[in-house]
Amino acid sequence: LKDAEKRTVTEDGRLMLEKAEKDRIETVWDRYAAQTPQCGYCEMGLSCRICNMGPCRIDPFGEGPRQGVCGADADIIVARNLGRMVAAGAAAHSDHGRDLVEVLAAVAEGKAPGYGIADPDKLKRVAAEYGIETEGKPPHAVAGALADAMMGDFGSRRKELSMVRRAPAKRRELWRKTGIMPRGIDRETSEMMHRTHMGVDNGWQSLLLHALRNALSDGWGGSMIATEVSDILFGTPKPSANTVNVGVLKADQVNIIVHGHNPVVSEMLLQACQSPDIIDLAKAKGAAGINLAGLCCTGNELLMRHGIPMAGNHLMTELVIATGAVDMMLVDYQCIMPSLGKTASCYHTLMISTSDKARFPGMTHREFHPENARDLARDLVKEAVENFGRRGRVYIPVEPVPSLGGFSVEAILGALGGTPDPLLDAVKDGRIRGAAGVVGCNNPKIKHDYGHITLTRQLIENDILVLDTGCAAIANAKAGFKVAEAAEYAGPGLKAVCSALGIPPVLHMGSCVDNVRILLLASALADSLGCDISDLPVAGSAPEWYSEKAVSIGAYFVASGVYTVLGPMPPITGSMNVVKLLTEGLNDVVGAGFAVEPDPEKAGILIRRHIESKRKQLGLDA
Ligand code: NFS
Ligand code: SF4
Repeated sequence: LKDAEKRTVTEDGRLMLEKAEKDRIETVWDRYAAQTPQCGYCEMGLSCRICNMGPCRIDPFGEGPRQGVCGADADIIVARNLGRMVAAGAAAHSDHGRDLVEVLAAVAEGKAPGYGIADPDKLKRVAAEYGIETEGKPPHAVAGALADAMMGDFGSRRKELSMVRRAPAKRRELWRKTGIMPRGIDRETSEMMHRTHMGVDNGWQSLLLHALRNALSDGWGGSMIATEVSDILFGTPKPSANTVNVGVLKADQVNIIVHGHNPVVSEMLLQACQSPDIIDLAKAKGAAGINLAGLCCTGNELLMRHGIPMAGNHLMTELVIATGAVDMMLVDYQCIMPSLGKTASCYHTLMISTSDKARFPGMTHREFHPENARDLARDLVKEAVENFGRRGRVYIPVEPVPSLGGFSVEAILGALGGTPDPLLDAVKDGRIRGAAGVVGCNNPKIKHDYGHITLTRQLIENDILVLDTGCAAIANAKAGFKVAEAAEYAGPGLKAVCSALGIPPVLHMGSCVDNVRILLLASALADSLGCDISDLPVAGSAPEWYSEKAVSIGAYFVASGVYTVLGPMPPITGSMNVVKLLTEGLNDVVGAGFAVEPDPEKAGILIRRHIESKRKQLGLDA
């Protein structure tokens, strides 16, 4: 009982942890406890397994070895390890983006039954940015040309990625000057793997600069392509109501959960769940209907575009199964704990893996491709319906919380009347002090959701508009920050603005690839003010991050000029040179840097101080 309260601040999390304990289900927190104390060398980034003369480790106290077998010192080893984290994160986002481009190409060829172009206007707009003639061309032809042009961004044919043109001119000039302009998406990741091979780049500064370029190839490349093509295929999000937490599961309905990141699978599931013949089948089996809900970022994709309910974030994924109410869970890739199959074996839940590149123990593999997706989704939903009758006792201990999602940049500008000016005016006259992104994961090193909720509450109380994505966005939704009435929690200025516009003080901007929406909004604000992103009173944060993707996101935020505060410490403390460059030196290079602060109350103070100093520099409170 006590343990549960130490592990999470959420009510559904606490109650489900107690249930899991009764059911003797091992969770991520138990496994974390079993791993502690974790290796001190690895925590500091001082161990290296890059080549087979190793593994090597550096003694941080100066008594043991100061160099690996090859001669690499602490600075080199720490920088190389961090560079590889960025490469893995950028690769994950960008490969996800590529999968969407492949679906776009398949749609163009008429080889993707069930998929289509949901936002032809956005297709035209983006195609025009790529220099593609759109006049008089049918959408499918434009889609084919766009898919082809985007594939070009992945390779080595460009000097600059296509969508960096969306960044303020000053920022692009800075990227060119410092040699971190991203050229090709795969190229930068591949080059990072090359540079970090034994005997290549042994300059810790040049390694870190390339890490920024690699991250920019994610933010202004792979992730941006993922978001834009998802909007084109499935619709650009508009504000819509949804519900969140474990209470979105329905005792009397067939519950199907989608978990992972890629909307290619989950969108087809949604279509199948809505088809009348399958709903009739469910009713014939004694269910009141079919309830599709999401987990993690694939859930965010559905929530943003269709108002589909959200069962929970990263640390809730095992506990959702422990309700006994999930008839089927489908996963695609990323952030899916390999423990889930084992958890599900204690209940009736059918576990389905769907991606050719992601297998999991204890799951049945049913591979989705654009050609078979529609039919396979229908088959699987029917199997979930059949499984409804095999349920044991279910435990759904809470009522869901209402929330508002769907704040794409297009939707935000739409709510403002087409231009960012009303928002800028509120920032200029001080009603809104600034804006902060609260993004990223959960991590058992931080009490579940405590970092996100505590930081967000402090920011809105102090008239800072919060833009959130990913697991942070789910945490804030569960906390009730995303209904219009939540303006009550905000300071007087932000409250007045939110009340006038009828929006919450915390805007859900999507999944983790949708962090690019925050970049684009910041760019729009900077362009309106005629300044760079680094001049704006804005900040980023990842209070509970765990994944390599989050490292890439943090790095592209900073490289784009956004001061970013991390919660958990990354494995870099073995090199004070690296720490100093990331927290101080980068200010002179890209006009922004990192801070690390695990206590969200203190992180909030850092962000407020930063925002106030930027306001002063802009002369806003003169
Ligand atoms: Ni992004 Fe983190 Fe994962 Fe999404 Fe959640 S854990 S890096 S927030 S689901 S990707
Ligand atoms: Fe050791 Fe150098 Fe090989 Fe790393 S690259 S394992 S430090 S010898």
